[in-house]
Formats: sequence, C-alpha cells, structure tokens
Amino acid sequence: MRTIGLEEHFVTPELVGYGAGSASIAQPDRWREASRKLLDLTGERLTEMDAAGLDVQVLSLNAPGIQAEPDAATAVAKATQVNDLLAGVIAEHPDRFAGFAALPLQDPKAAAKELERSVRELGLRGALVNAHTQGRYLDHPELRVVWEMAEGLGVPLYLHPANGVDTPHVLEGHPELIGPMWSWGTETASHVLRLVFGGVFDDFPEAKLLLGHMGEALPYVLWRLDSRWDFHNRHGVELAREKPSAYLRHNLYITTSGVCSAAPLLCALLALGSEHILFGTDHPFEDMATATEFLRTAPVSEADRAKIAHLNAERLLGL
Ligand code: GRE
Ligand code: ZN
Repeated sequence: MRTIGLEEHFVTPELVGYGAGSASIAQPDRWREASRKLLDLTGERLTEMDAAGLDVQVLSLNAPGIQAEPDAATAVAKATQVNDLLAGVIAEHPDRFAGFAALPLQDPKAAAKELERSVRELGLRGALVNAHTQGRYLDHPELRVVWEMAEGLGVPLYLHPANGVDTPHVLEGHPELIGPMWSWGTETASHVLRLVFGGVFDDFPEAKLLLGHMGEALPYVLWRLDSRWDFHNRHGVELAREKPSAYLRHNLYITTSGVCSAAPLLCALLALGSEHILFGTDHPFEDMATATEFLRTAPVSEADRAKIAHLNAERLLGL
C-alpha cells in the first residue's frame, strides 16, 4: 500500500547547532546516531525507506530549527536558504520526497511571505512550526498574517514540539521529564488550546493544523473539555463553534508519528474520525520499519488503513 510519512526530519550541517538544546535530552550515543541520520538526506535514508515500505517522506527541518535564532534578519535568511535546499532535494527525487517549509516567525510578515514563496514557487506543502518562537506562540496577534496566508493557500501548519520557554514548576527538579517523553506533549497540547481559545480558528475557520504523536493526547480529552467548558468561568472568551471539541474535530489533523500503539490510534479514530488521521514515523527518533509494521497490522478496517497510509495525505497536501 502506498505509504506517506508526514513527520520525517532532517538537518543541515549549517543548522545543526540550533538543536543543541535538544541534545541534552537524549543519551549521548543515541543522539549521535540520530544526528547522523538527520544529516543524511538521500543515502541511507532512501535505503531505509525502501526496506520499510515507506514511499514518500514529507521532510521537515528538525526541532527547534531556525526558530531558535534570536535575530530576525538571520532567521529570514536561513529559512530562505533551507527551504531552497529542501526544494532541491525534492526536485532530485520527486517521487520519494515532499516538504514542509521552515518559517522565520521572528518576523511575522516575512514568515507569511516565505510561506507563500515556499508553496507557490518551491512546491512545498505547508510549513512545520516548532512550538514557540522566542517565547511567542501561534495565537499571538502579530502571527495572524501567517494563518491568513496558510488558510488562503489551503496548506496546513504542522505544530511540532520543542523545549518550552521555562521549566513548569511541577517539573522542577525532574529534568528526566523534560523532552519528548513527557513535557513536549503537554506543552504542545496546551499550545493547541491557546489557538482554540485565542480565536485563531474563529478568525480562520478553514485553517488546518497538523499535530504529531497521535494528537499529543488531545483526542482522549474531548468530552471533558466540552463538559468543563460548560461549567467554567469563561473570562470573556467566546467560541463561535461553542464546544472546544468542535475545533479539534474540524481544524485538527493528527499523525501517528512516534506512537506505534493500537489503543491511542483507536481512541483517535473514534474521537476525530478516519479522515483526520495520517501516517508519520518521527524519523530518525523512532524506527521506520516499526512504524510501517504498526500501520500494516493495526486493528483498523482496510478502508481506514488506506486513508491513514496515503489517501488523507494526498488530499490534504495535494500530493
Ligand atoms: C522528535 O522530533 O520527536 C525528537 C527531537 C529531538 C529529540 C527527540 C525526539 O526532535 O523524539
Ligand atoms: Zn518529531
């Protein structure tokens, strides 16, 4: 079955330094191995894809990418360069790779323009954003120009985790909980709720948000969000769609990246529906063949498997 992965990372020698903050999360030998695989774009990567039966990787720059750059002008220059490089790799292997742009969100107007250039001129399929940019989340009023562009172009923004601005008090003294095992998921789910309650999807009702890691646990909590929103002091916040779950069912698309387990997949299918679930591996942080084997053997109908493996991606990304 044609299989398309949507969370497939790479890095370039020039940009590898931005990942320093993530390096301490991993065991040193595991990080070295992941770094080697991130730097390889068309060698061992293609061999591994062939062996795993992964037809297409939609490539994205590894977290936190150029969002870690404090200087806006430098971020704009580096985003342009890496998006050009990505388009070049895709042009060499158009049947194996597609890509998500990196955006210089430090300069919102330039980021919107770079998204437009990336989609219209380079043929990229949207953009991947790594958590906050210098402390600013995607519900920030100045970043509405990026949502407006994404909605207008009909492309998704993929929200990927990265380290938070600070350490939440509850995690103080527990550095082992900082990273993809725990804090990245709770931080990213909170970021999504900022978008919902911050009115992003009321301003841009057809904006599409992609989320990895089986939806960062959000599919599990829809009923409770709605029930407690009914009860809560709303502090002046109004939702045009009334229920928080309505946004997560309409605007949100999730990928299976980094989660090879039937229980959360079945929960996500029931909560969001099979049109909103797509495949991803989280290469190189999870094993590609384990992910494709999970997709092939998961206890879902063949119709749903085909949607997850490729049909939804073909529709959402125009592949
Ligand atoms: C990920 O993208 O999932 C990831 C990183 C860095 C370290 C571990 C990890 O970007 O899972
Ligand atoms: Zn990832």
